[in-house]
Amino acid sequence: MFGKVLVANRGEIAVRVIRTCRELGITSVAVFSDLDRDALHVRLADEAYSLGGQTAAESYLNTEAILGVIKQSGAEAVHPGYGFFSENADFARAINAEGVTFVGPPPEAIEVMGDKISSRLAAEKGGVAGVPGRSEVLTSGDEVIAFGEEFGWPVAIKAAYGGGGRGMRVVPSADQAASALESAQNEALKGFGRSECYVERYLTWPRHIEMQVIGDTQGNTVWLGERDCSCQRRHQKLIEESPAPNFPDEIRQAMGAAAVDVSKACGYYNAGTVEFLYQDGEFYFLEMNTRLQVEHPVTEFVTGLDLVEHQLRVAAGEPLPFTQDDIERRGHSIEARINAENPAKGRFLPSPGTITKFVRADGYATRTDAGYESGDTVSQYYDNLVAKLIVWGQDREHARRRLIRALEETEIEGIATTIPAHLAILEHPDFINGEHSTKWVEERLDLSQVEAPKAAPAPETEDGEAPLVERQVDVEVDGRRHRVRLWVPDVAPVVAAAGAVAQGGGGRPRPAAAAAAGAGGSAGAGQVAVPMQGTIVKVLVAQGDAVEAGQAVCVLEAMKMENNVNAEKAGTISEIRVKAGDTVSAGDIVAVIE
Ligand code: MV4
Repeated sequence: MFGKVLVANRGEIAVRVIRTCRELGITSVAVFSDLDRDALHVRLADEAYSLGGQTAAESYLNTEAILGVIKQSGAEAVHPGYGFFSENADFARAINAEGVTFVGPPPEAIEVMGDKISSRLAAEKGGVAGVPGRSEVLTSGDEVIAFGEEFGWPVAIKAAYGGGGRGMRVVPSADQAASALESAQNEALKGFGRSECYVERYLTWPRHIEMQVIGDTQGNTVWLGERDCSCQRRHQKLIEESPAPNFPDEIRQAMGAAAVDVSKACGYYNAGTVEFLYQDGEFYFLEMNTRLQVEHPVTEFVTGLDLVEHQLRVAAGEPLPFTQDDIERRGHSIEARINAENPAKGRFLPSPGTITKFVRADGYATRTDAGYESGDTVSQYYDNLVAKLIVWGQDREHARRRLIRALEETEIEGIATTIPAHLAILEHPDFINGEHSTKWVEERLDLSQVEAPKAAPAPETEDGEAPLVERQVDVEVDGRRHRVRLWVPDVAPVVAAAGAVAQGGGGRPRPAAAAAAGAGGSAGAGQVAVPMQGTIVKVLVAQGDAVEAGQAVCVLEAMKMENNVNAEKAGTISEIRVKAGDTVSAGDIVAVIE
């Protein structure tokens, strides 16, 4: 087993991996961006190294910086978590070239599964069918029409290098084929840098059921059970569970065997997930995720296995300590993904900010995997997942009631969370009966009664505390001089311990606009305010332009989502206060309409 493992991630998944490292006697190495200097994963790890930077690209996706920390720390392996480098074959190869183990599959398997056409072909090679479709790149709308005439409408056009529903178009009839192909190709090119698309029959009310597998480097692969992830909105999962409700065991067995066949067809080892669409008693291969997934704890609860432990063991070359016949699944587990989003009216607006209070649920078979504690800040630059609440019960109804109890016990203040939406889902008769599908949250669930939580306090500082500033101080340790960096409250003038006089300031100036209008203030008065903290991606109007009420004035990116900021009234733009690239706080005025 490895002596030291670097965890190339942040938040709850970094915490998750660090905990298992501790249990296995492995020294854990955390890495952190400037915003995460005091994050929970940094506090829990045995060692922590700065990557610098704020955005993901500057920090957790900075290959050079991470390679530097691997060398500096002497880590023998890297656990990538999910997201970031977890499905990046070039990164896996780069660290392998340094003699360091990537805790994941072979790079070739990442590549095969990273392209949806080649993954369809690999699954076919393993004898597993995808949704009826063509495993070829589309070159014209006529090919879409020919497919629709043969297999029936609607059809789905999908991006070969896509993900999360981006670059996917549902085509209801022949007359829309050409324009749908063009717009799918454009979106794919913009989002993924590759425009290739292919076509499949479109299933209208499928369930998303995925199968957990794990394989070792000796060629043993077992399946550990399915997860139903049909509760989604905008391709973001809200609730996952295992086993899938109303799912016959003979289908489970067949799906498990199919998932193992797909894994073997691409030479897979490590934990992995094979996704299927399930409709009318049939399942179809969708894609394979070559990493540990967010929702892995529900499988851990029903199998009693620590998936991170087994990832580390197989990465170290150990054979799996169990066979398919050894795997037992007991009871039922459900997970709620608690995101920093305001679910009021079903809108799920990002809600970054400082968590002023976080009280976790406790009790029997109740697990909270969080990346934050009270006082921590959820930054707009990263994923909006705050915590996962996972429960186990002897059956689905016990698990459902336990999760409701635990969600009600969880207290998070300072930011809005998705907890009210989870409760609405868990109490709904369709969910209770297991009758939901992938489109249920968006098309059937009524969240119009969900209220906005109490307004978040100003994000910059807690209770008038001064913001932290960097100071360099020289210290001596055993007679040896070291220059250390300190992050201290910006109160002036400060005489630091080592005698250096830090040049104080009166605290960071607040943007004038933020001071002028509170969150949500001045609506309709012609001042266009942003609803949340974020970065301006694009300004869509110019001074002097006439705008309609409801017209988009600029595009705001917050927590990986783009949102239009709209004019509240018709008129003429008299002032634009932002440009692309500016960061803004909730309530900042971006434009004025007269
Ligand atoms: C589909 C589909 C229906 N038919 N493919 C959306 C994201 C991408 N990973 C696959 N997706 C879908 N592919 C065919 N042929 C419906 C979806 C889909 C979906 C799938 C899984 C979970 C949630 C979803 C929500 C909307 C659409």
